[in-house]
Amino acid sequence: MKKPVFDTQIDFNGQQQPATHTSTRKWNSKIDSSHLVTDQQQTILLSHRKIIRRWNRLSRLQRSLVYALFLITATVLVLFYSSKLNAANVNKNSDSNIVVEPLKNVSLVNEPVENVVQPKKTVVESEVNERPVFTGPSNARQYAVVESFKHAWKAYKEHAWGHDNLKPLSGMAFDWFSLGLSIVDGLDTAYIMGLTEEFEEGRQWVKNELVFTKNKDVNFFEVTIRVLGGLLTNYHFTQDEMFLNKAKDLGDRLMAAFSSPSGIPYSDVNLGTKTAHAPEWSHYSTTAEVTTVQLEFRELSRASNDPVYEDAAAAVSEKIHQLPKKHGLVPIFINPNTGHFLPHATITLGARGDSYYEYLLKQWIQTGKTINYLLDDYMTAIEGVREFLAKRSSPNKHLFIGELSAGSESFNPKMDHLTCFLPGTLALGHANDLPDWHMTMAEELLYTCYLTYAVHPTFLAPEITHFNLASATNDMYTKTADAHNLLRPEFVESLWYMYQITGNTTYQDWGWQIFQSLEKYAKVPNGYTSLANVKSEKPLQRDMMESFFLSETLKYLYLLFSDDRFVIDLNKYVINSEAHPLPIHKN
Ligand code: DMJ
Repeated sequence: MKKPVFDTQIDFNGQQQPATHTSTRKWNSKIDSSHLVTDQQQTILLSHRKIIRRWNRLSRLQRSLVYALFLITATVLVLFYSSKLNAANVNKNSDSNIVVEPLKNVSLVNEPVENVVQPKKTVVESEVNERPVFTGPSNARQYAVVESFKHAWKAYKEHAWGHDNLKPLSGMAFDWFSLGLSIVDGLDTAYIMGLTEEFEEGRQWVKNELVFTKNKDVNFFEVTIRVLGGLLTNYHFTQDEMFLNKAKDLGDRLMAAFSSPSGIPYSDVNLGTKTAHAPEWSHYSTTAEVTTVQLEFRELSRASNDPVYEDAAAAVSEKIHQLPKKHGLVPIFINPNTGHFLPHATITLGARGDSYYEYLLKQWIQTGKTINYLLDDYMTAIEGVREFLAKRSSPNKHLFIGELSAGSESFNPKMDHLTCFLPGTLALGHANDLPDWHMTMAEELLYTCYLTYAVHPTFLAPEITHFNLASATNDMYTKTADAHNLLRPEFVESLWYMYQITGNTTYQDWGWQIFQSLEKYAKVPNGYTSLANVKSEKPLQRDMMESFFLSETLKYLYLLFSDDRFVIDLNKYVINSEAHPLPIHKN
């Protein structure tokens, strides 16, 4: 029988060599004269020889049996380990399905590979894990709001896709800034509602069509809260870098607004030429506008890891903090050249003043309550509101917030619908440990806002309500010139804050009344329309669906009707002035 080759190569005289400490190395000339062999190696070689000798003594049949046994064992082992590997892969896949499919459609959160770039490993990383999961509507009221959104979106898609607003009566498009406002503004509402198809077609439009290169003036504030805010929220929700890249491009262009001598932004920016200027009709910027961009610019800095945006916007707040004020209350115009307020301008929590107060509190919250002057200015201002602007109507003593005209000389008992944001902001402050009287004021003011709806046959509020200070009959009245309704969100916004903070379902019922009125009077075959006169049982329709109806009004109604109050948790999110949630940071 021919010996196996390896048997001839190892000739160790057939004897086991004793291992001694003195001879740990042995010279083995027959193997390879260049190697030293240790005792241990020698022992191994000896046992190998034994095995080989035994193997040689086996018959052909015996060897075949050993081969067969070896083959069977190897096959069994291979099968065993491959089945284990498969099971591990199946588990891995099903885990990721659970995580990425909260909206019954993976594409919402798990974007096609080409669009998903690894999230930045900086500020965003910790927030990726905290991205909210939206599970869609859970009760009849929420389903009804989702249907409204779908109705509005479909009509906009058919008649005005890519334009700013839909004119729902004429079925025409309306452009203000030519930035597809309704898409960018409404997109995160679609996401929150779990509307996969609508979200995806909007996302595709943003990706392929939204450009900021047009040689056209836009309003700095409006584009910041609607477009920049919308892009940042969608980026936060999806981690799709496309949204962040668009936000950075837009942010870089909007930065031109800060190029004034004082750093107070100009009101108008040409995105294409990256230049900015005051409006044609005035040298002044609006106070609320220049102080309602800080949440967005700060979030852009945090998401992109570039402080330049936050620095420019925060400098505006700091500058305004230094200016003298009437117990924290600010005139509604400010000069970007001098950096000073227009001395005798109106003081109001309505148009042009409102969100200055809102962003004091929200910036403080956004930065983890670390910037004290923001809280100080907010507290002082709310005391100023109580002292100078809050009055009671006659005869029923309803609390309302009026205005100071002509440099504080005269009190004007009128309240814009816009002012109905205040109960929500006050409740948010109270939820963040501000005094109890803030909450009392919020509750009372919210009820007055409710009445501005309830007193009209349409159960809809006018743009402006006037209050009587000495009447025996009517606490409030509506001038025909102020009787229009633009489908504004402020009241339902405050209802949602109050519902989340208190859990009181009465606020849901109030919201449902208003939703039903919108369905009755504002819904038309092609969307929802603003109304000319809420005092009329058959109000004339105005032919405009503003983007904030999609972004704010329907979003707040949907959230308000949720059985889960914390779908957007106010401990984790601060909501910008256009209802785009942004994450709260630690500082
Ligand atoms: C929205 O565009 C914003 O809320 C803004 O701050 C003022 N109000 C409109 C909607 O009414």
